[in-house]
Amino acid sequence: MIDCCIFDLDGVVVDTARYHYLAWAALARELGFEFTPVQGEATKGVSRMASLEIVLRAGGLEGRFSAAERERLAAEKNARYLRFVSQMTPAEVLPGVAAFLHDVRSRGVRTVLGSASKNAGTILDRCGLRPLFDAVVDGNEVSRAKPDPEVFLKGAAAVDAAPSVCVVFEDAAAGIEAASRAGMRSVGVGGGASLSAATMRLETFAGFTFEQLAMKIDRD
Ligand code: G16
Ligand code: MG
Repeated sequence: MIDCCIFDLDGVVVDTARYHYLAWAALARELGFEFTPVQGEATKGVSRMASLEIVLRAGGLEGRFSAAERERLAAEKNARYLRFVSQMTPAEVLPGVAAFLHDVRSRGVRTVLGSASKNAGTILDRCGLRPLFDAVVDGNEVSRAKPDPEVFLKGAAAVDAAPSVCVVFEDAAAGIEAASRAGMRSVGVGGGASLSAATMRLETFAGFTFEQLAMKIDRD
């Protein structure tokens, strides 16, 4: 049985990874080095401060900045990122996602957002998605990053659903592990090679229905 669908944000609902990357790359350039798209992959699904550490390490600058300076660098990156986010429109919602959310809700199944981002609320508002979620748990409410299950457990609790009836949609291996540690089934979204631990894989939401999900997930 499926009573609740929990969605990661970046890489599942919208593609904000390129904005995160552009903002980190601009910061790196200011610090005097290039941060490549391949290096940027490692920041996906990772919290802002942990991402900063990845960027600094790529430039050989780890351990160079005090905690206060790191906060300032992260704030600078975030200001740049928000400049991109503030221009987002509903057209940036990934194909099929809005239709799938409507389909899930029409079955009386709850929808929850579970994201590491502190900007999740702004992105949902810009993309017109807020009304399609019963609850939002994001980086402002969570202290332990994925693969810790905290974000998904809080999401399930927010709609009073037991983990066993929740399905998590994730594009990052750490998120699939978090779902499994929460006692939830998972759907690995996108082509990422590291999602083999997911209960099932989904290339795109385009054309995907709740009935197809239930058939695949509840069969096992
Ligand atoms: C997202 C992104 C990460 C980002 C993190 C924190 O996670 O994938 O790249 O570092 O949020 O974002 P912010 O700096 O906006 O708080 P998720 O969980 O939505 O995939
Ligand atoms: Mg993600």
